[in-house]
Amino acid sequence: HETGPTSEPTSPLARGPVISPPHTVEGFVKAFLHELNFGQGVPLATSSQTDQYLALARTVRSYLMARWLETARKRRASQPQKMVGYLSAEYLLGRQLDNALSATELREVATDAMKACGIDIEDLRAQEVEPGLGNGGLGRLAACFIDSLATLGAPSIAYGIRYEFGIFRQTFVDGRQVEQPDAWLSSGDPWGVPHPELEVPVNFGGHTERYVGEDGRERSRWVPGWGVIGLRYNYMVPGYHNGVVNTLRLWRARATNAFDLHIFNAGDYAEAVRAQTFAENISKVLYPEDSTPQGKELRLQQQYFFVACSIKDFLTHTMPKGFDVRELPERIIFQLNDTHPVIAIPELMRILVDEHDLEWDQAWGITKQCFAYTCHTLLPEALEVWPVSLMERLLPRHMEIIYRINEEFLDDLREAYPGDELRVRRMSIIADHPERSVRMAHLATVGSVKVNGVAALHSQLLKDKVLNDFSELWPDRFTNVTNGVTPRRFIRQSNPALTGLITETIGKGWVSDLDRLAELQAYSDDPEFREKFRAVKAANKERITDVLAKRDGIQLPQGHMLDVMVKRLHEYKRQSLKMLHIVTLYDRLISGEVDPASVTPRTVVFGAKAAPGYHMAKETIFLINSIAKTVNADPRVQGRLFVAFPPNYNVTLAEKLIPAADLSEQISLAGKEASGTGNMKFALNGALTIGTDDGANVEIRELVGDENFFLFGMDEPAVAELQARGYRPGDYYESDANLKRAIDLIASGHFTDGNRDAVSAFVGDLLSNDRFLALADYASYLEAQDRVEAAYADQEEWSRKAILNVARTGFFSSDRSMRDYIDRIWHIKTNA
Ligand code: B1H
Repeated sequence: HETGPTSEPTSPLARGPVISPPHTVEGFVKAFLHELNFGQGVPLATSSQTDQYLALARTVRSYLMARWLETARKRRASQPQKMVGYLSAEYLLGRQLDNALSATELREVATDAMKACGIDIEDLRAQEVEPGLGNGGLGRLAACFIDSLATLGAPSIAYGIRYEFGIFRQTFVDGRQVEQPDAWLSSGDPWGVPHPELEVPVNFGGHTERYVGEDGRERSRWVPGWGVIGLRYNYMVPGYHNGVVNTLRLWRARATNAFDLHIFNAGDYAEAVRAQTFAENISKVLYPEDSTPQGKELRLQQQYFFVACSIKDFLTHTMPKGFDVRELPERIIFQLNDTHPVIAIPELMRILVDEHDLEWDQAWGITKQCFAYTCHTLLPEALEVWPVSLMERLLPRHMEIIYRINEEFLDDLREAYPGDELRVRRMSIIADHPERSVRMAHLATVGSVKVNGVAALHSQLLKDKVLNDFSELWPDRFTNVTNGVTPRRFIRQSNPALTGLITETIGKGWVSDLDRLAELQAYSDDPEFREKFRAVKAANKERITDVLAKRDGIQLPQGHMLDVMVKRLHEYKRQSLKMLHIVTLYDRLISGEVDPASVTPRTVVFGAKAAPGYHMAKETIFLINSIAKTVNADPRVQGRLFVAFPPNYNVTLAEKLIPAADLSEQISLAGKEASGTGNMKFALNGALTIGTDDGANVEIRELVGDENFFLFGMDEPAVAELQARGYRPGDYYESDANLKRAIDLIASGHFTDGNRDAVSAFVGDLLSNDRFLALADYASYLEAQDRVEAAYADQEEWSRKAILNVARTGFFSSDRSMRDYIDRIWHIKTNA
């Protein structure tokens, strides 16, 4: 806890509020040179671009820091107040500089200040390596949410892990994905504020002991086997134009001295150093799995590590000294971003029972009120489970606590459903097969006030399928909060041209009140506005053309429809279906079946990383690259069809690519994509969606209207029915001539220099397995793509549709998502 000065300060400077550097060019120049000279230790004359970027970032950070301190002061003054603690293993932040400049209205000042120093701020902007501390949608969602929480002035703190290596850098070697480490910290971390002096010890392993306490009660005590230290790093999260700056607190693992000393004393220096490395491994690297968790021990260590640090930190640093833990539910609600932080539930129980000496029932009554759980999936293989054997070894006391939670839960169930032992077993937190393990989604559901899905359809399917037994038992516990995206990053920052057009048309204010985009509807029929809207798209296409030329040496042809599919590579997302479409378009052209002049020129852009151990996904990447190479080199399709697959799709590229897109590909098998958030970004930037009835697509279509959305494919009930009947992909291959031709062309080795072996695994799987029914939706997809072409041919109509997509999707602001969480789940008061 803060102590402050030991005597009353005599300097007036030391007594007043924190003084921010002035918001003037001179003030900024001064602060910048100070950072450069005394922070970085170089004079301007010999400074490198890295020096300049670091000094610039730290300068901007000092402006943020002044507001951060002021936000904290106000929060302290308005205690007691309920807060949100957002617990997430991932934050896919994207670059910080631009966002910080625009939130604090420093962009012009900073640009001019750099100019005054003879520096082009654009050059420095390009220096920033984005913190890629997340895999995809789930991590990016957390980043959007904290942006909105700050913009709403919600009392909140976000907790996570400061991975030394974020999501890998993807490269292609002969068309195959090769992963490189993402050393995002290698030239410093100007945005992070470390507090190495505030150590949080975290224990692991060992065993538990029974003992009788002074009051005669029997208790359990954890005797840990080893431990590490959590080091705190604060990152500032600025609200938009509201003076609020919130905290993202990321933890880094370090070895304990005691641990080392023990080994040093044993005389084994090398072993001590090895132990250090072992401890520090915990925050070393982000697991690159999206949607399919791997049951690796280190992953469980990561989860417990950050959760234990966060709860401890909240109780000892955010709560006042002497705070009564029985009041916790009035002071905090921890939001669990998927099951990754769910070990927090037994951890809080352990703290209350073992450290604060509360009775079990009282502790459980408190704990249950302090958590809410967001589920992000429907795929059964994505539901996290941990083997009991591992849990017992790594967290023996927590395993004991989980057993007891489960025992009492099962007792209640047997009372509620006498004789229904099957149901009891289905709902148990402990699974018996194929291996005794802890079902984290069940633990989360039992230990939370609310459980939410991330889009209307997803929340419905959660209730009806994945967690059906639980929703029957506790119908009121289940709710929906449809995902959203921050308009600050994904319109204002990424699409300045559209931002300018919107502001000149409907005025300011929409950036933090996105429903106001509805005022654009009236302009969808205005020829002049349409013209300007098309000019925006054209400018954004020019911009991405430059970016891809510089970044990857890709020469995008001009004047094409830009058709974009960017998301993690996963079979359920069906990049394979998009490939079949491309092959069909190509085949039509080279076979002379269509007159090239009658075809809408189209450029398809892919962006996708595959989990390094996901074989089929990596084969798909190879095939996309093979098709791109063949198609782009074939003179017969020149000027009509082009395929680009820039490597290492990330937030930075998304910001340039999405605003340029005409067509957004959202083609997952219905019932598999929980929400999707890229789909929202595209619609908000004026792309039309071709998509299935899945995730948030459903809500996008409802809002923009059927006539402004290209729907295709089976809906979820149809999928379930077909699967129940028995799906046979071969039947579709045999009966659809187009499909057969596309698959045969791939199988022939046409795209792989005649090498059939290189494609046989992929083709074999499609024909005999096709788990996500790509072949069943192919015909419908093709037909929908033909509708797209026809619509695109009428540019006036297309513009109208695109404008209406922008005007009608303000709902997808993450500000709205956060308000929904506040109203339905958290019940906190906003404004700093
Ligand atoms: C989503 C994940 C995910 N769902 C496990 N599940 C992970 C699961 O490292 N892991 O083990 C990482 C990520 N990610 C995505 O969440 C959904 O697929 C999207 O549909 C959704 O839009 C997004 C945000 O809710």
